[in-house]
Amino acid sequence: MNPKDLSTKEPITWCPGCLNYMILESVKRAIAGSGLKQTDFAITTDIGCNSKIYDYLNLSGIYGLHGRSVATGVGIKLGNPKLKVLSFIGDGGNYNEGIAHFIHALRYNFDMTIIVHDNQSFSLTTGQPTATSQQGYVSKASPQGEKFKPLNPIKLALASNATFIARVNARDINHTAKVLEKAIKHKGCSFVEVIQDCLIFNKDMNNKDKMMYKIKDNKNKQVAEKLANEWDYNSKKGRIPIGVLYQEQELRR
Ligand SMILES: Cc1ncc(C[n+]2csc(CCOP(=O)(O)OP(=O)(O)O)c2C)c(N)n1
Repeated sequence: MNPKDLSTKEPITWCPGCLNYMILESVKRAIAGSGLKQTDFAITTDIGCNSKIYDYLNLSGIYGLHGRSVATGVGIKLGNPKLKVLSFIGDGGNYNEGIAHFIHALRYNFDMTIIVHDNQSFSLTTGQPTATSQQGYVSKASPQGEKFKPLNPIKLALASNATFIARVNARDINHTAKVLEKAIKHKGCSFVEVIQDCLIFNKDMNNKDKMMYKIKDNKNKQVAEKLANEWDYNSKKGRIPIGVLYQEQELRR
């Protein structure tokens, strides 16, 4: 399969320069590199800027409800276990509205891939703070600045006994494609947290590239816990490890 086979004729309505274009390209390369056929895949999407990817990928699937992309993916997997399910979702959908589905998909280790476009903002609805937004984030919904500390999704995934946890930089298309390919090939639930700028909202958290560094694939849980603690999502301090932060070797389920 060529990545171009995955394109559609739908006009793309993301903002010019949106990092979602790069995520789309990485996803196409990963799917093409997986060795599987187009008909082996099913995709699910949420509601949000991220989920418009449904229209731009020539794959079957369900464009679902906000916070429910993972739950819809689990349903597809249960209905037809032969399918390779990819569930796309934003940080708002996954870590606010749909957080229970995320935790249990990881805990039950359904054989599917969860791809979170984390721009630390509810962007489609004009930038309200999500569970991963930093304290002090000023928006129309938080005019005095967000009060609460952000959730660390990597720590949450570790606590949920996830068997594959990765973090990538949306701007690094090649690296993201390689990590996504590993996630697709993982037997069990793979979670890929994509760090993504939003060019319109929560601009204070953009351009974290200099904080990021690539790691070798890690299979040690204690090391993963240390890696997870290196950045708290709350400021532009610390280092942000990217790559496969944890993969369990033992096959479960
Ligand atoms: C249950 C429910 N809650 C809220 C909304 C309104 N809503 C639609 S899109 C959206 C923002 C999506 O943000 P996110 O999931 O982070 O994705 P992004 O747009 O940033 O890619 C919200 C709040 C909804 N449609 N359904």
